[in-house]
Amino acid sequence: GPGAAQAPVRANQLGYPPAARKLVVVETSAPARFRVVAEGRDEPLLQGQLQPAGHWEPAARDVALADLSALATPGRYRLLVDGMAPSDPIVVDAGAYAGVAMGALKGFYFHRASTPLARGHAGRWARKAGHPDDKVLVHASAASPGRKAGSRITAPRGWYDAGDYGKYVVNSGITLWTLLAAWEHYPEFFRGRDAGIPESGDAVPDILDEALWNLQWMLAMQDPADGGVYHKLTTLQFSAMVMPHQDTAPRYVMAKSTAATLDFAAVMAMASRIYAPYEAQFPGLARRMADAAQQAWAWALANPQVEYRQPADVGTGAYGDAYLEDEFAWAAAELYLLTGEPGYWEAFHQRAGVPGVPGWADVRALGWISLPPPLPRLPDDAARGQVREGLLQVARGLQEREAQSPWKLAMRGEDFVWGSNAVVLNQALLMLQGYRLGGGRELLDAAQSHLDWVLGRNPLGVSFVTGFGLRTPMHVHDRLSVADGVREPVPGWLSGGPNPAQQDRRDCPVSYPSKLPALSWLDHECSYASNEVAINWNAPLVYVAAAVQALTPV
Ligand code: G3I
Ligand code: 9MR
Ligand code: CA
Repeated sequence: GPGAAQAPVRANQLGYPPAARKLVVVETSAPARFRVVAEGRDEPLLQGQLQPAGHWEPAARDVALADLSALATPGRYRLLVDGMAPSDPIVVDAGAYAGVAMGALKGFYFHRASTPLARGHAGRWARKAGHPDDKVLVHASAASPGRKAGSRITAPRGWYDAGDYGKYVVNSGITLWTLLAAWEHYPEFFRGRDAGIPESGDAVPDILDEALWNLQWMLAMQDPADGGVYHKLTTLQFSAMVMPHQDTAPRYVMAKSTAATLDFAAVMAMASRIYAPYEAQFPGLARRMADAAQQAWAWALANPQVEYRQPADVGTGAYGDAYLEDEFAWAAAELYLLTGEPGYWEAFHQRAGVPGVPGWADVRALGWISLPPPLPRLPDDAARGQVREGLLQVARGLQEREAQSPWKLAMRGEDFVWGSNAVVLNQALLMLQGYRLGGGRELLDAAQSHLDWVLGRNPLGVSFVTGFGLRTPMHVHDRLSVADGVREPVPGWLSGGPNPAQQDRRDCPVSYPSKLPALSWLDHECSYASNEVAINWNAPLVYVAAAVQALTPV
């Protein structure tokens, strides 16, 4: 099966750019010599001694490293270790990650609600439209004087959050930041690159066309009467594993929350600055987003601690978060960048804290990352220095952990949570900020090492992105992939990754192969806790793959 790699040689299955650091892990503690040959040839191009790297607790195994960085000529190679079968092909390719970056972006297209997917764009995964969301019920928890319980609103479009068909504002927040940041930081990578979506070829980069599909839905999640934002739009319970057009249960908007409203404010403020140059294509859009962001901020100031409480009749994802200093800080940063108003800077500054690895419930780092130059807004040199140093420090801290670790990874055992592959990538995203701000090459190498992990250089020998690699997940927890009758899952989606908590244990007919943090993964459609897909996990894959592709010297 796809989880069962034969040889204990673990490499990035999409290869390495010619000038990249090229680490290969061999799961052995025995000293051994290695040789690298071009595929089909015998003469060694590179040889050396495996470097013992020690015992790694999260997988309870010893490993050794082969550094193939000297292989700088594009081609296909094999690693031969004395006493072991030849490795899978190891590829050196100047465009190694362009395909997966664009493929992961295309993944979002496959999750579009309210539209049919045509064969010309979706190939085998063409499907009927589902979830028009033009008659969405106002749930009792969301009722207001202007919108009675049971009345209807229109909130079409958006992406399916994950393996379920819900649309969740909180999770859309970090997802859109990550995609829009990828565009803002690496425009030269995305400009002119075609994702094969219906809008490809228009005057707008595909990444902005795709992001707009979800932004349009989000705009409809704001109550125009007061600026507050509904937490989510879902059915009352998760549907069966059916196609979108078969999931016809009524859909509701649920209660407004401060977290959703602040995430909305941050995203709309950011989007307003990013779509402003496309006024001709989207007349009035940037203005509308700016107004929506400020109205949301005002609602949040007046309602600073409204937690989402899951109503008794609702069983879909909660995305509950009671700690909101980070949401306030992020929204303030983006609103400051949009308006230049000192009040927003003060609001950020008061709550800035220390940036940490971001996730849907901890968005503190997002504002920090948006703030530095080239954006010219920061008030003075002291502020510029503070933001730069804060980001560099956290990036360096992660990189030091990476350097010490046998697998060259900042991940500790406790970092293997639900969606661990996105933790790996968000650590990389933070280290990349250090590199962008003038930290050393080791920060880029460390980010590459994390990308290597999700693309196959891991103890499971699996490239965790559907359709991208030699051994990839075949049974992700994704209703589209399970119900469509196509053997291959929808491509371009990152599996959540190893998660020793195994919260889906009781829903799975088979047991996990291991309880160890880095090995607790199940390529079975039952496994929502280790093998689901989700928009907030795919977005850092787009970001990190594009960044490493764009930043690695040629
Ligand atoms: O952070 C703690 C950590 O301190 C602790 O050691 C560890 C022990 O298990 O748990 C960690 O928290 C976990 C958290 O994810 C990490 O982000 C929680 O246990 C875990 O329950 C939580 O899972 C969330 C899951 O929903 C269940 O609520 C995931 O973050 C979240 O991504 C996931 O999101 C779901 C939506 O609800 C519905 N749509 C699908 C989507 C993806 O699975
Ligand atoms: O499909 C659901 C997935 O998107 C969620 O992440 C997960 C946890 O909330 O729940 C899944 O739905 C399962 C439900 O929680 C329990 N019964 C089985 C469902 C999967 O078919
Ligand atoms: Ca929070």
